[in-house]
Amino acid sequence: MSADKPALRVLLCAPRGFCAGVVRAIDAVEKALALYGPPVYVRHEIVHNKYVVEGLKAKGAVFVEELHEVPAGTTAPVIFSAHGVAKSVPEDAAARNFFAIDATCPLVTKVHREATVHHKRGREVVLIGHAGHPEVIGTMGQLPEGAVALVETAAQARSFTPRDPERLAYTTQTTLSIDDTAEIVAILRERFPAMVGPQKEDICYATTNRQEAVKRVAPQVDAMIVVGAPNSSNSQRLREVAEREGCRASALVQRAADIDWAVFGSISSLAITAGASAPEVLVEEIIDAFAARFAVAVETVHTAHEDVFFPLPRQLRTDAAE
Ligand code: 0CH
Ligand code: SF4
Repeated sequence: MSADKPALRVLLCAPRGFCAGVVRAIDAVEKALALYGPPVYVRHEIVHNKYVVEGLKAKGAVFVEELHEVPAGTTAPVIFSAHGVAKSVPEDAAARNFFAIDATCPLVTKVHREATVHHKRGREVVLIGHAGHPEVIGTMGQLPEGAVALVETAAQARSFTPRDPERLAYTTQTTLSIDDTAEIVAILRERFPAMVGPQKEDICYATTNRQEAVKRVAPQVDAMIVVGAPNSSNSQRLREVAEREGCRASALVQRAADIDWAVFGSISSLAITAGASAPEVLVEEIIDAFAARFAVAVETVHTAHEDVFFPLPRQLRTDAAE
């Protein structure tokens, strides 16, 4: 059979897919379901992946966007997603007497703390990130209205006017483009030399490693598939990197059914990666779809080793031990 199929060299990026924060957040929902039974309420998609969300729904998780959608008086856990929440959310949960469990990634919480410390020291905080993204809403929501200025682009970094250039700090979303962010930080640093902030930025290890893997592999292939959701910031950035590195075709796909065969049916080399919220089973589904049309030879390209692990949120560790 495979003699009839055209050859396709497939380079699998490694690392790809789930990061430590995503594993922890999904495990938190699973653990809460096991400890307390359904329903377990989850505020916002626990991570930006429909397959993950549907799988948890089938086990008894109920997803809401805001706390007012959770029935009053429930004793069921209410879990906050990996992306983090504004300070007002746990306050609101406490006012409603909810049993809240915070599955915010510790690396996002670290950014929340940085912003809080800068504010306490009297600095205006510039947050580099994408407007409307839940992580940005959560980080901005750590401080009072007006204390954080959002900068999305290099052009905005050039035109931004701080209240006092001598008392300025910056933080970033964790899932940004490494290159775009470096450019924005450089512009701000040049304009405001007294600005304080992290050594480079707050982009996390997983975002960094996945983008570096794509950079390494993209110049070697005709096309790149990024497995991930359209609302996943880190996944979108991977597709952008592939495009910028000169891949003839690059697509963000959620499932094999999304592959545009008019584009991907006539290539001779392909790279595959997955965003931090995309499960490996979906990568396998994509490889199978290509294997049905091509004689595929799969090679893994390792560009970094990851061994980061975050323990479950405290409440789940304590209750699990009892
Ligand atoms: O990349 P974003 O932040 O849109 O989120 P995701 O796709 O759910 O991936 C996990 C990251 C969560 C927070 O950093
Ligand atoms: Fe945490 Fe980074 Fe994963 Fe976001 S992408 S959950 S910051 S490890």
